[in-house]
Amino acid sequence: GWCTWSWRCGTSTTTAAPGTRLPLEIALDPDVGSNSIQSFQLSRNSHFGIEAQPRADGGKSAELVLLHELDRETQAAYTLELVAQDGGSPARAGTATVSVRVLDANDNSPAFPQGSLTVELGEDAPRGSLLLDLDAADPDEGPNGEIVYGFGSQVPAEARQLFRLDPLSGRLTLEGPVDYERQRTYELDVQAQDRGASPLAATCKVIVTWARRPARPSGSARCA
Ligand SMILES: [Ca+2]
Ligand SMILES: [Ca+2]
Ligand SMILES: [Ca+2]
Ligand SMILES: [Ca+2]
Repeated sequence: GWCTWSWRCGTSTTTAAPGTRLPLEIALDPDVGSNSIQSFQLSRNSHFGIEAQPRADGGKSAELVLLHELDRETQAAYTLELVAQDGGSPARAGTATVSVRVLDANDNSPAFPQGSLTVELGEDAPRGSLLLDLDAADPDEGPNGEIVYGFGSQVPAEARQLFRLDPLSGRLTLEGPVDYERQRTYELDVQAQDRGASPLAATCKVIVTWARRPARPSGSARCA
């Protein structure tokens, strides 16, 4: 007689190259001889094909074949319908729901909204003044999308004492006493780096300048 069966199976993969094969572990109802399965058909979808592989017991097992590169940031899960048909006469068919979860790969760098920023400070700006609250974005998942801020290697020690950059919040504050008569402008390369196993980074140039105070009245006493 003709009957149908159904089962569920799942697989997961990172962002993988086309041609990658994902064997499906299919658990059949024990009442149905799995060794009789001869062909598979997969519901129409954008990324996967199906291929039957011969097995020692004379049946066939199924492998998903990736046709196009996956992108977790575009689509993180797929639900497909698989139809299996046996070699009997009349043929019996069964359906399976196949769930594919796309695991994250660290394929996005953090990004700053702007490539450079300028901050102007008054000469009387107190210690602890907030200059900027940087916010870089990284669409990856988990550590691949977690951002740590820091100064670039070119930033001189003097500037590192004058400014503090909080590694987690990206808040840039004024820390040191400023000798703005000596230097009125600082250029700081600020980095945002993710916590991926192979970290990716982006840089933003921050320019800090001190606004000039209005000229003092002439005639004020001046010590030699
Ligand atoms: Ca991606
Ligand atoms: Ca990332
Ligand atoms: Ca990703
Ligand atoms: Ca921030």
